[in-house]
Amino acid sequence: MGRGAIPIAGRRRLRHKVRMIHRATALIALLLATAAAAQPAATPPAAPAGDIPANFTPPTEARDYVRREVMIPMRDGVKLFTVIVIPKGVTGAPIVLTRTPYNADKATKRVEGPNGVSTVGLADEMFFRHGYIRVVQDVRGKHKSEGDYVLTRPVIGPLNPTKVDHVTDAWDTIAWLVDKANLPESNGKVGMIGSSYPGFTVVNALLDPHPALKAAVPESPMIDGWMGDDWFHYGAFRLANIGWIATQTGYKGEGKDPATGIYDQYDEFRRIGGAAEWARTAGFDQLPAWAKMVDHPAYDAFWQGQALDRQLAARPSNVPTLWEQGLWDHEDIYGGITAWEALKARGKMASNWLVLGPWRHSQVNRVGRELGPLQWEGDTARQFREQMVLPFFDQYLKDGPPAALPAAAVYNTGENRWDRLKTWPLACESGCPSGLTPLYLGADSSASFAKGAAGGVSYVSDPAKPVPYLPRPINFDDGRWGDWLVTDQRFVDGRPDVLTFTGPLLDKPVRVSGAPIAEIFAKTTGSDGDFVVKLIDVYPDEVASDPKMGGYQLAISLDIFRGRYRDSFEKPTAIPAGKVQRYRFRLPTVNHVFQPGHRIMVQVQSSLFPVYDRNPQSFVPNIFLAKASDYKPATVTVVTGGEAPSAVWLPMVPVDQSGAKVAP
Ligand code: PG9
Repeated sequence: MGRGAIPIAGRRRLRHKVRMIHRATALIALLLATAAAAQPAATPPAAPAGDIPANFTPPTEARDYVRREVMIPMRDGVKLFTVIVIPKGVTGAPIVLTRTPYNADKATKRVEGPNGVSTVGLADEMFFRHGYIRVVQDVRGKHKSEGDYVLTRPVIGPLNPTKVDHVTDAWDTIAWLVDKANLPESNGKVGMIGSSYPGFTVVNALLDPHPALKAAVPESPMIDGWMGDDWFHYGAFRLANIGWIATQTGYKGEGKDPATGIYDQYDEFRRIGGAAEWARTAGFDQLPAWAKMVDHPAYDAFWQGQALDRQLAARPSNVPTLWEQGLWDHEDIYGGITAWEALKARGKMASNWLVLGPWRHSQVNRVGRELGPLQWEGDTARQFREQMVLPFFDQYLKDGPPAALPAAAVYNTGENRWDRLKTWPLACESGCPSGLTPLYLGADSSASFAKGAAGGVSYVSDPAKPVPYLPRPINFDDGRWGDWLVTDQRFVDGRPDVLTFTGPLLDKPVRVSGAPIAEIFAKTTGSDGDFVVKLIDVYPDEVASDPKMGGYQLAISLDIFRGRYRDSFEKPTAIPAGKVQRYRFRLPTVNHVFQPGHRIMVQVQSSLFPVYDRNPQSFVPNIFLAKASDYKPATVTVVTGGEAPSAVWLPMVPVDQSGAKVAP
C-alpha cells in the first residue's frame, strides 16, 4: 500500500462522509436560494422620476365641444397657429373668426373642462350656445404662429414690400376654413369679429374680402394710430402705450412691461425730456417698432399710408359690417366711427351699421352695467352682443331673419337708454339735420351761447408741473386706466393752469348728438404748445339718488391737440410768439342730454400727463428727441369774444330727436 493508501472499510466510511457533506451542501444551497427568492434583489436605488408626467391631458370624453389645433398655410408657406372650437355634433355651422396678437391658445382654453361656453369665455358664450364654430388664430410671428411679426403690419405697398399682409392672411385663412376637407362641419360662411388690434385685423380683411366672408364686426378697431387711436392724438404722443411696444414686440410670446423702478409714473416721465430718453433706459434701442415711431412724429406718408379709413374709402367692400365704438374708449376712441364715416361718404350705408355704447375700451366683451360711477340700464355690453351682434351674424351667416338694426344705435348717456337712429350724426358742420351751435368761452369764466366782448384769460403752463390726468400717484396698472375718462374733473378745477368756463344752471334739457368741435383762439409766449379741451356735464350740488355724484364734473368728451400742427398735420411749424392763432379740432363723439339742474362746463389746459407726453413749449424738430433743457414754461392766453371768440361748437339738436328704445 503506498503512501496515503486507505483500507476498504475506511474508504466506505470516507465515501459515506463525502455523501453526507454533499447532501448538507445541497441543502444549504436550497435554503439560500429560497431565502434569496423571498428577498428583493439588492440593486442600486433608481433616480427619482418626479411627479409631473411629460404630458398631462385633461380627459376630453365628457366635453360638449371639440377643440382642434391646426397650422394653416399662407401663400408664402408660413403657417399660422389656429384653434377651432366646434360645439359637438354640429353640422352645416357658420364660422366666427378672430385674428389676434394676444395668444389664440390661451383665448380658447380659459377652462379645460367639459363645457365649451367656459372654454371660449364670456364674449363668445352666445356663439357657442347658438352652434357657431369659433376660430381664433395667432397673427403671423406671434405666439405659436410662424413668420415675422410687424406691429400693425401695413398693407402691401410702399410701407410693406413683402407679398403678404393681414389682407392676404385673412383671405388664405378663410379659404382654408371653408374647404370641406379641412372643416367638414362648416356651412362655408365666415364672420369676423375682434376688438382693438383684433378689430384692426377685421378691417384689413375687408380691404379685399374672400367671398366666404359674409359679415364683419370690428370693435374699437385701431384705424389711425396718429390721428386719434393708440399712438398719438392730433400729434401728442401717448406715453400710456409706450410700454406696450415692448410687451408686444420685445417677445414672440407673452410680453412683460418694462420695469423702471418708479411707482408714480407722473414722476417717472417728468424726470426725463422727450420719450426717446425714457425708451433708451428701457432698452428700446433693440425694438425696430420704436425706431419707426421716433422717425415719424408727424402725420407723414408713414401714418397716412396706414390709416385704414383712407384704405377703406379707396377700396370699399360690400361685406355687411357692424362697427362698434365706446363713447369713453380710453384707447381707440377715434377709429371705428371714422371708418364708418369714410364708408358713409362712399355711399355704403346699405351694408354698414354703427353702434356707439357707453363703454371703455373693449368693454363690449365684458359686463356693461357701469363705467366708473355711472350706472346703465342693464348690461349694455350684453345687449350689444345678444341683441345686435348675434341677430346680425344669424342673418348673414345662417340666413336668419333680418337683424333689423338701425343705421346707428347710439347710447344716450344723459337719458340712460339706447337711441335707434336712422341717420347719424344728428348735428354736424354740413350734411346733417342740424348744424353746430357755438358755446362761447368768456373772459369772466363763463360758457354761454351769447358771444361776449373781446377779452382773454391767461395761465402759465409749466412743463415741470404738468396737469395730471388722474389724482397722483399715477401708475398705468393701478386699476384706474380703464375708467379715467369719466374721472371727476374737480381734482384739477381750480389749478392755476386749468381754465374753467361754466354755464348757467340749465332750466331745460340740452341735447348734443355728434362730434363737438373745439375752436380755441390763443397766444403763447412759447413757440409750441398743446391744448386740451374738455366738455363737461356738471351735476347738481346734490343728487339724492346717488349722493357721491353731487357736483360731479363728468367729461363727456375731451381731447388734446399739439399746436405745431394747427396749419398742417404733415408739416409742423413753430408758433409765432405772442400772435393769436386758431386751434380747431374735432372732439370725440357724444350723444348726451344735459339735464335741467346741471351746467355745461368747458376746461382748457396745456397738458394731460402722463397719458400724453409734455410739449417742450419751445419748438424743436422732433419732440421725441427733446432735451430736458428744451422744456420751458409759457404764458398762454385764451382769447375770448369779439373777433376771435374761443368756443366749443356743440352738435345741439332739439330734445325730441331721439329714436325708439332698444329693448333692454
Ligand atoms: N389698444 C391696443 C392696441 C391696438 C393696436 C395697436 C396698439 C395697441 C389693443 O387693445 O389691442
